[in-house]
Amino acid sequence: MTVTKITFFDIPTVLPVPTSPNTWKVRLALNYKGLCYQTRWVETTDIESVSKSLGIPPTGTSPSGVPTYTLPALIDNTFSPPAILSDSTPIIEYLERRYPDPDPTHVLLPSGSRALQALFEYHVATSITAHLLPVMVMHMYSKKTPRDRAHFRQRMEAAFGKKLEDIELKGRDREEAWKRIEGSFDLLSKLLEKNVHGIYFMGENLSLADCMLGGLMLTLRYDSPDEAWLKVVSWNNGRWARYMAALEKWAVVH
Ligand SMILES: N[C@@H](CCC(=O)N[C@@H](CS)C(=O)NCC(=O)O)C(=O)O
Repeated sequence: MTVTKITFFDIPTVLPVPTSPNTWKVRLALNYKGLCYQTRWVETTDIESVSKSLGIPPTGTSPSGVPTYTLPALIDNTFSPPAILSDSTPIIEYLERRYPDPDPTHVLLPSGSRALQALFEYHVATSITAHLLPVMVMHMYSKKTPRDRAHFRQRMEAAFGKKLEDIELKGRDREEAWKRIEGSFDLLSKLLEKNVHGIYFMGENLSLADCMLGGLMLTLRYDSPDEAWLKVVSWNNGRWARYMAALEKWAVVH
């Protein structure tokens, strides 16, 4: 394990593990790279104030032009001045730059693959992540800390103009939404079959794409073990259970 002074900012839940896809994406990368880091847990309610107090940059702007703050974030005090970063992909790019693996096959962003990795991320975000809220909202809510539950309910109800419980699809609409999500996993599975060797998107070596999809899968597994995860592992002849098993050694919380 490489000794560093890295603080990684993640969101706590009522479980012993986090459930945020973007923080899992970076955690998988940190663990894969064998970096030593400590986690600072920040409830969603406090992300903005903690980020501002530490000089962590915003990751977006609200429609009214106000800067918005998200996790993951990372502060690396190994060097002077410290690196202070937010946004999952730039954090992973930084880690790759600062801590290249001596083994040239252990590269999360192989040279020349950034556009394809970005295209993959865009595809998963628009074909899977964007469709999850109406089937996951109550699962997500139930795993949040009590403070974050209140914050989540208030923001979601303001955004959708209805009660949290009514954002969630039920009955036939719910099954149809799951079918669409299954279709997106089917496509990924078909594409993975094109690789002759290896279980990952770039074959035998983990890449950013796997950190992203792996992070999303960990969210499904921990937020919704008895619905989402049961479905995912039943799809594509168990491909996703095998895929997750391959990532398991890096899916740990330090
Ligand atoms: N582009 C950012 C997005 C990060 C993001 O959306 N993080 C969520 C948790 S997975 C968050 O911090 N949400 C805080 C909030 O909704 O206030 C990244 O890739 O890191």
